[in-house]
Amino acid sequence: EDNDLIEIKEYVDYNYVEPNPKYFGIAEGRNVIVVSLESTQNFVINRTVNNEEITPFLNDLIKESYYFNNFYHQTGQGKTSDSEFIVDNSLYGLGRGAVFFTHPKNEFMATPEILSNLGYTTASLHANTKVFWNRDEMYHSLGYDRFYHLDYFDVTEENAIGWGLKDIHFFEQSVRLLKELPQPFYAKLITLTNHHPFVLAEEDVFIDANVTESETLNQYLQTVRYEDEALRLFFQQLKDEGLYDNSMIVIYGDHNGIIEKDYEALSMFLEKDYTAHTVVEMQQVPLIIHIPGEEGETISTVGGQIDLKPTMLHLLGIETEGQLNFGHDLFSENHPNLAIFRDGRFVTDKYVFADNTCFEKDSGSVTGDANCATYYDIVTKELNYSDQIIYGDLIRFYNKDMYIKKE
Ligand code: GP9
Ligand code: MN
Repeated sequence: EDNDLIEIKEYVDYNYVEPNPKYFGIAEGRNVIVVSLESTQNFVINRTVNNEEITPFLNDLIKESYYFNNFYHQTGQGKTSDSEFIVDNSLYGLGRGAVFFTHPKNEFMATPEILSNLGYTTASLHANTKVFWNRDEMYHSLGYDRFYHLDYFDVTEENAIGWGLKDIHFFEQSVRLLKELPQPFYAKLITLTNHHPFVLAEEDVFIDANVTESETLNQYLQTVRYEDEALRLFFQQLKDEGLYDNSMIVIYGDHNGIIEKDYEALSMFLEKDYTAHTVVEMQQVPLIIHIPGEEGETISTVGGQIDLKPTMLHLLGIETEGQLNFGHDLFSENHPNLAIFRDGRFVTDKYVFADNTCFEKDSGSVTGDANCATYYDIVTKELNYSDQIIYGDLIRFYNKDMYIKKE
């Protein structure tokens, strides 16, 4: 054993929160389909341009899903790969670089490995080269049994744009691959079309979004609209292929797509002042958990990608007590309502700390530092502990038998 690990384990165990019995196990035995939406921010949900919805399908879907409207990405320089890392491990990414490149040989205890040990087939599907973000190497450490990368997809001049295979075709070909997977499976699908510089073929433009002074933002609204259409077709195909009813579908945005040079234009579009508080709000990404047969509800708990691992495992009826997770089940009555960004900014149910300033969360007005100061220790501690685990490869000292609770 390692002394650092013992201290960290104590901290994590102490901060564990019980699952909510109302939700624990409601998706037991189902397939898990995780959809990582490229650069998709939460502001597009329920918003219109020229009286047209940007995300008509998602706007309907959230009415029959658990929709988290206070959910943040927590990524750093590792972008998509950071979001994958955070979601699968409930650990933070690194302050510099991408864990996928810096520590792919570490020992982890990620969701796919846990589920693989419990009899699930685990797969990641993404139509890019397997070496991008070092996924092929890292996926072994995360417990993915299969990686369907570029070589498994049929990419032509007609069905590709920008970064590669268009989302509609990606989903269509992915459903064919999913059909062949032994069930239950845990499959992660990573979209691509809504990636900077947000280009579309003319036939894929479904919305007139020439509404802001930023060309990038205008195009972004259109590529998000296209992505929404791709999701609509994807759900239809899941139903057609009999993969819908026995699955839980988890959809989240990987990170922001609008970056600093367009923050001001986005603030104007959102009719907000361009402040550090507004910029934090822009880091909200959608989280939609769709369990066919369950009614769903909108949940305003403040959380982040780090919370997904315990949240999903509890829905599947798998205990997480004793695991090294920095996140908390979003359905738990005792969720701490805290989202910590990699750079030390944070959001609570009442306050936002950014640019060394404490803001009231709802009004955006500056408030006394003391309101935020109570969180400084927790924020620093969590980020440091997570870094220690990664830099020291501490999970190799962990007794994995205790980690996976078999019934
Ligand atoms: C590349 C895709 C996009 O495979 O995941 O990566 P990003 O640039 O968003 O990190
Ligand atoms: Mn990305």
